[in-house]
Order: sequence, then C-alpha cells, then structure tokens
Amino acid sequence: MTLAAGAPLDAGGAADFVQPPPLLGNQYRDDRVLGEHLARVLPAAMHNAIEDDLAALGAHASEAWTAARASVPRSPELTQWDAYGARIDRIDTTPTWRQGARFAARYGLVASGHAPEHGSHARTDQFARVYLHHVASEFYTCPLAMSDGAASALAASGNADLAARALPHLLSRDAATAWLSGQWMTETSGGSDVGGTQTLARRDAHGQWRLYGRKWFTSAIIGEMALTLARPEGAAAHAGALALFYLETRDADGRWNGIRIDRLKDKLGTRELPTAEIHLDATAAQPVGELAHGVRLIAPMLNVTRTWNAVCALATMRRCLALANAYAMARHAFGRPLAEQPLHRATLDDIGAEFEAAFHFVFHVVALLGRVERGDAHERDKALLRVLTPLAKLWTGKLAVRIASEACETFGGAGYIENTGMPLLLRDAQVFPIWEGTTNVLSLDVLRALSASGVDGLVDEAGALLAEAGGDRHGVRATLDAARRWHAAASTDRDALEAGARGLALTLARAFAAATLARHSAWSTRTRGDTSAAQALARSPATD
Ligand code: MFK
Repeated sequence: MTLAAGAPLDAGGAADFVQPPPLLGNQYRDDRVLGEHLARVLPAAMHNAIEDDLAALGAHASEAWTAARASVPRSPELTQWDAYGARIDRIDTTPTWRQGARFAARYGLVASGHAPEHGSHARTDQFARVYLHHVASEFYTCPLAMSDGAASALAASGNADLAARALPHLLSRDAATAWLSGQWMTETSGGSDVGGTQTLARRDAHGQWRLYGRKWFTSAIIGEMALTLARPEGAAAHAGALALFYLETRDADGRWNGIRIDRLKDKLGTRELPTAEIHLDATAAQPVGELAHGVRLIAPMLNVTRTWNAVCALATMRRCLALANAYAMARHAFGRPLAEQPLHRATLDDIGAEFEAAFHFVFHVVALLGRVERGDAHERDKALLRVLTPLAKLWTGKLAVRIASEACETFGGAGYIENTGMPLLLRDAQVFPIWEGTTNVLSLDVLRALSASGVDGLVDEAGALLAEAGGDRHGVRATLDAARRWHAAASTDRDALEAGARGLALTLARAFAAATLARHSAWSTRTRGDTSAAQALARSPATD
C-alpha cells in the first residue's frame, strides 16, 4: 500500500491531532509599535520613501524564520591547514552569512545611519531596518554594529587619513567594496577591565607599528579591518596608557596580516556568528590618535555598538512576542484558543507592555543619537545621550532574556523543543546582557556618566516627556526624584554608590521607559484614536 502525501501513518485508526504552527505575517506591516513610532517621528515624505524597504525587510523576516525552521542548523567552520600543510585559517560561514554583505549593502544597514539627506532622522531609519532584520541575519548584525561603531570612532578621532581610507568602505552601499570592522578589546586578562590588555605595540626597524598578543573574543575576524587596543612598548601598566590602533586583516595579496586563528568559540548562543580566538604576531597597525588614552578614543564605538545591542535586543523581544501571540491564536486548550484565556491573555499583554515601553525608550535614544551626530543638539542633549545609552543597553539586555524565557513558556512543552525556534531565541537573548559590557559594568558606566551631569538632566528630560503626555499618572517624577536623592546622598561613599549602582540604573531605566511610552501613548490616542499604547502604559509601572 502507498500512503498519499500528508496522510497519517496510522491510516487505519483515528488521525492524530497535529498542532498548526504559529504563522508570522509581514514583520513590518504587523508591527503597530514600529509603524506608529515612525509615523510620529519621521517627516511623511521620508516615511513614504523608506516604506517599501521596510516592508521588504518585514517580508524577508517571516520568510527567513519559516525557512530556518525547515532546514538543518549550520555553524561556521574553521579550516586551519590545507591538504599539503600550509596554514590557511579559512572560515566557512553559513548560507545566510554568505548573503550578509549583499543584504547589508542593499538595505543600507550601516550606510543609512549616516545618510546626509535624512539629517538627524538617519539613525531612526537605520535602526528601524536593523530591528526588522536582526533575527533573520543570524547575528550578522554583530559585525555590522562594529563597522558602524568604527565609522563613528574614526570620524570622531580627527585622523583624516584613516577616515578617508576606511569610511567609504564602512559606509558603502555596494557589497563589492563594503568592509566589516572588528572591535578587538577582550583578552584573557581583561574583558570588562580592559586595563589588563597585554597586547604589545612595537615599532619595527622601518618605523612600522606591529602588534603582538592574543585577542580572546573577536567576532569579526572575517572583516577587512579592526580597531584594537594595545600597550605601546615601554608604556605604563595602567589603562590610560593603552593606545588605539587601526589594522587591516589581510595584506594586498590577501594573506593574513600576522594573524593566526586559534579556534572558533563554542558559545551558548549566536552560533552562526564565527567568534574567534586569535594571535597577533607582528600585525602591521597604525595608531588612530595619540599613543595613549585608547579607551577614550574607542568610546564612540562602544556607545554605537551598545545602541545596536539595545535595538537587537528589542528585535528579539518583538519576535518572541509575535510568535507567542501567533501560537496563542493557533493553540486551543480547555475549549478555546489560548489567546482567549484570561490569564494567558494577561500574561502576553504584560510582556507586550514591557516591550512597548522599552521600544520607545530605545528609539528615543536613537533619535537623540541622530541629533547629536548631526550637530542639531545642545550640550545637555550630549550629556543625556551619554547616560541614556548605557541605561537603554542594560535595561533591554535583561528584558530580552526575561521575555524570551516567558515566550518559551507560553508554548508549553513545544517551547522547549529545538525546531520550534524558541530555544534558539532564548539562547541568543542571553548574549545581550553580556556583550558590550555586563549589566554591572554598564551600571558603573551610568555612574561615570552621572558624575559629570548628575540625575538632573534625566529628570528634566522625563519632565518634558510627561508635559507632552499631559501629566504624570504613573509616578515617574516621584521615582526619579527618589533616585536623585539617593544618588546625591550616596555620592560621598564610593562603595555604597557602587553597591547600589545596579538598583539605581534599573530604577532610572524603568521610569524613563515609562515616560517615553506616556509621551507616545498621548500622541497615538490624540491623533489616531488608538488606545493600545495607553493600555500598555497602564500595565507598565514606573517602579517595581
Ligand atoms: C547584536 C549586536 C550587538 C553588538 C555586538 C558587538 C560585539 C562586540 C564584541 C566585543 O568587542 S565585546 C567587548 C566589549 N567590551 C566592553 O564593552 C568593555 C566593558 N568595559 C567597560 O566598558 C569599562 O567600563 C571600560 C573598559 C570603559 C573601563 O575602562 P577604563 O579605562 O578603566 O575606564 P576609565 O578610566 O573610567 O575611562 C577611560 C576614559 O574613557 C575616560 O575618559 P577620560 O580619559 O577623558 O577621563 C572615560 O570617561 C571614557 N569612557 C569610558 N567609557 C565611556 C567613556 N566615554 C564615553 N562613553 C563611554 N561609554
């Protein structure tokens, strides 16, 4: 007997129940939160001009998700030696990664953030694209983040020669000329405390700087260039003596520039991303600026990659919610869809509300970044951006893990099964609070930023948002005032200040996120008659 395609194998008995999978629609068209945000902040002509691209990215997002569920997972592979014993250190990436450069160039995933014709809105355009594409990219967004950060750091460095050499490649919209950059900071001796950097920079007999050392977490070894910290020979042992260097990974003949790839890392998540351990052995490099204060010089890069981290964390949350909501429609239990079960509905709405507040917080930071970069901002905006960037990063890093975990749980046992894709989202989410600085390191960075400006700037900005919202019904001001008083009182005792830094940062972030959502919900109720954001706000307390 032959079975008709799709017929149950036990054709003689009752057919087994088969759960229909959750179906994703166009991830741009289905995203009320993104759509409303862009309608509020972008000039209509610009919004119209970019909408076809956003819709194409939204369509690709759902197609790529479905295709990935039906295929065998792949990981990059390192081949160190050829058949005849030559050291080649070749990395073969996944099919998605092999399309990464073409895709990034076509949609301007880096270039659009620097597009002069869009002025201070360029960053909003770019990060809407990144947000839509991140999950489908298999973390190709990681080297793109570093390339974007390198462009910002080189532009800010005042090194006109290096900027002229690298920026046209980093911002290219042509895959044939586009470059990726690494941000090689982490060493075995220093991940958070990069002052422990052991890589040595020494001039050779021809005056060429060469680097010697071991980099422990290089996520863009496949890139064409990198910015990296090293200690010039004879310099002091402290962090301030480190210098920032620019290097190209291969010479004119395509050979490695004194770089050996020791192995690819076996990571909890982001497995498609080839993260390598490498040795630098006489790697030719150029100082980006003075032969010291490298951390200060690389800081613009850190702040850009932290913004990418926050946007990609949002993208993961949004995908988790889209899948959890789709599954709740498709799955019936106790006589009705999960979506109609009051407790299940309330659970989804609670995590949706947390996501929505985080979204407006992060895109507020994105807009501020755009204004500061284009010179449209006041000094107070620069100080505000300085503190809001680590707050947005640390807040979304933690929230992404929590939402990914909740989303797995909403699938019941299916959420624990690999090829639903839910375990992948959970594993990948765990990178966000670690990468680019852990929650504690970022909390200490918040203290560093507040040491110059205090909490007053944040309180004023939240006050302005609440004024636009028509009032403070959620205790934002009271929360921020209490945080201000705590910060002022603790400032005389450094240990107490550091011990409370995480609590302070999470409190500030939660309250500020509520303020951004309040401002948006007032706009969407007033101009669109849509109370969805207001309902989310009612579920988003400014305090725990
Ligand atoms: C999906 C996409 C996600 C994106 C992924 C990208 C993957 C990237 C892969 C990686 O490379 S991960 C490695 C990430 N590593 C980190 O994020 C390092 C974490 N550690 C810190 O951030 C520490 O706080 C830090 C290294 C900055 C401490 O360094 P120092 O030298 O001990 O700190 P110090 O002395 O306070 O600061 C030195 C200078 O830098 C000071 O300026 P001045 O010299 O003018 O006084 C600081 O104000 C300045 N600075 C530090 N952080 C800054 C900053 N300036 C602006 N913004 C900041 N964030």
